[in-house]
Amino acid sequence: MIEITDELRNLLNPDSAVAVLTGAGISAESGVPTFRGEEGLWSKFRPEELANVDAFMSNPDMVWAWYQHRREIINEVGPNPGHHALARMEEKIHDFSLITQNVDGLHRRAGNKNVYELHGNIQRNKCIDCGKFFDKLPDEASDKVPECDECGGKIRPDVVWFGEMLPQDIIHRAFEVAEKSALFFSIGTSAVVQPAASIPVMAKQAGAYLVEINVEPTVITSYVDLFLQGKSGEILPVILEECGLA
Ligand code: BJW
Ligand code: ZN
Repeated sequence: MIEITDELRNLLNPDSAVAVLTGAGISAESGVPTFRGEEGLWSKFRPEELANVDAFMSNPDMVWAWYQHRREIINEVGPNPGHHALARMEEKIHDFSLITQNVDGLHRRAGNKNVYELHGNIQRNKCIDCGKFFDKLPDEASDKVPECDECGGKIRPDVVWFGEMLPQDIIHRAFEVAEKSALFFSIGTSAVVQPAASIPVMAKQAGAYLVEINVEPTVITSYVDLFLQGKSGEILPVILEECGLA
């Protein structure tokens, strides 16, 4: 049984400013592993071992192979009912912004257009030396790290690793939409990675009604206005239905 409060019902309407932050949990029901937790991508590795530039420089082929493996998973799956519900929200709500930490591109595949990808996109690649972007790789399937055809530098996925700055224009826009939102959802994120984790907090401080959807409580659960426990792919369609936006 999902508890839809009056505040949520009143605020989720076509004329409200609504913003959402998603994390790996929203893609879990599509079959994309999350990072943390028992089933997480990092249950066997510490995050720092793979998602930072030093790991890439000291063992580029291993890190590259890990990303190739994840791309294969992502290419084989599709958006789930949680992604589709957020695409529907964007259709219905005039001022709707979707901020995501996910690099899997599933929100755009579901139809969302106003998407802020804080941590990049796993399908894009760039040269570590000259910065050239590569949409197409010489050998898409190779497990060995490719080299740039301009300068010979190593090619890396265009994602944000620990210790790296987030794209500044995107994080600034994300802070702006959070601050002007009347309703903010934090969905499927453990809310431990900064600066993304501060966005829901900032939204509430600026006056938004803050709703969290997660299968388990997180570090922000005691702070939010409404915690809805369960799978996002099950809860979001019910919210749409109950609020007359389905
Ligand atoms: C479901 C579900 C279902 C499951 N339905 N829910 C301030 C204080 C302390 C440290 C820092 C700080 N500021 C910066 C830092 C350092 C660092 C940081 O935050 N460290 C903390 C971990 C301590 N941050 C950075 O380095 C960032 N850069 C930065 O701040 O630059 C400035 C700077 C530089 C140098 C020094 C200081 C400042 C960059 C962070 C980049 C994060 N990158 C990654 C990898 C991306 C590439 C890749 O994909 O490989 O991004 S890490 C990884 O974590 C990935 C994710 O986007 C991110 C967040 O994870 P997420 O999405 O929350 O996933 P999980 O697995 O943690 O959680 C899933 C949740 O879903 C769980 O809660 C489940 O319960 C739930 N769930 N199924 C609903 N069906
Ligand atoms: Zn180059």
